Amino acid sequence: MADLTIYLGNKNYSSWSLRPWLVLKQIGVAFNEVVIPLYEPASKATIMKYSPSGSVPALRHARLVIWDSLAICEYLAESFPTFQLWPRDHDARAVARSVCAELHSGFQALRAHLPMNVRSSFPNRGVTPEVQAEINRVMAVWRDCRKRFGEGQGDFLFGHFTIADATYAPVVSRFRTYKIGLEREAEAYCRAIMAFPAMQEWITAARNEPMIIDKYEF
Ligand SMILES: N[C@@H](CCC(=O)N[C@@H](CS)C(=O)NCC(=O)O)C(=O)O
Repeated sequence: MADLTIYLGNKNYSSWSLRPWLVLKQIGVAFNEVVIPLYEPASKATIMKYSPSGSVPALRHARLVIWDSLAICEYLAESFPTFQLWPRDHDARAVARSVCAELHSGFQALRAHLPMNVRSSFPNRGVTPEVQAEINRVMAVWRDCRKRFGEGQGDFLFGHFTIADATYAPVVSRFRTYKIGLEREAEAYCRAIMAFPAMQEWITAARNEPMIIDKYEF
């Protein structure tokens, strides 16, 4: 697929950007990437040049622009059906879409109190009762997906890597940054995500980024 460019926020901080980038890497298609440093005086104007919503990520394929991480993932799933970016099984696919939608529209406490910061370590900071309840819900989601669809099929939520794993990858990164204690199965799943080569590539890039966003440093 020629002429594909993804516009991203800082790799250290932009959890939404990580998701479709991982999916692109999984497909193995050639693509260009442009990192737009966030929360700087020129950020908004620069993002607006590429993304009509004024936020990243956005994907440009030739003259078509797709914005919002989940819409980009859906576009890639449709464009590259052989990669089974959604599970093949009808019921598994419905559950995969449910857990992605749940994260896309929820988990406000986790988002607010444990912002993604790939290269930093803030052990147990920000784990309010509301955050802990959402951590418990994440573990329940992972347990359920693994038990019903993943176990014996591979290390990921539905066995092989899907959009659901890309969606939860920033949560795994947060759990590492804030050193969240997890049940055994959740810990094993985090290890699988962290060992994913594309995840490692993103982490290395995040560590090498010079930009610092003060409000996400504690
Ligand atoms: N729901 C959107 C959220 C995108 C989003 O909030 N992006 C942040 C970066 S992680 C952003 O662009 N912030 C810059 C701004 O709003 O000025 C998605 O999934 O793409």
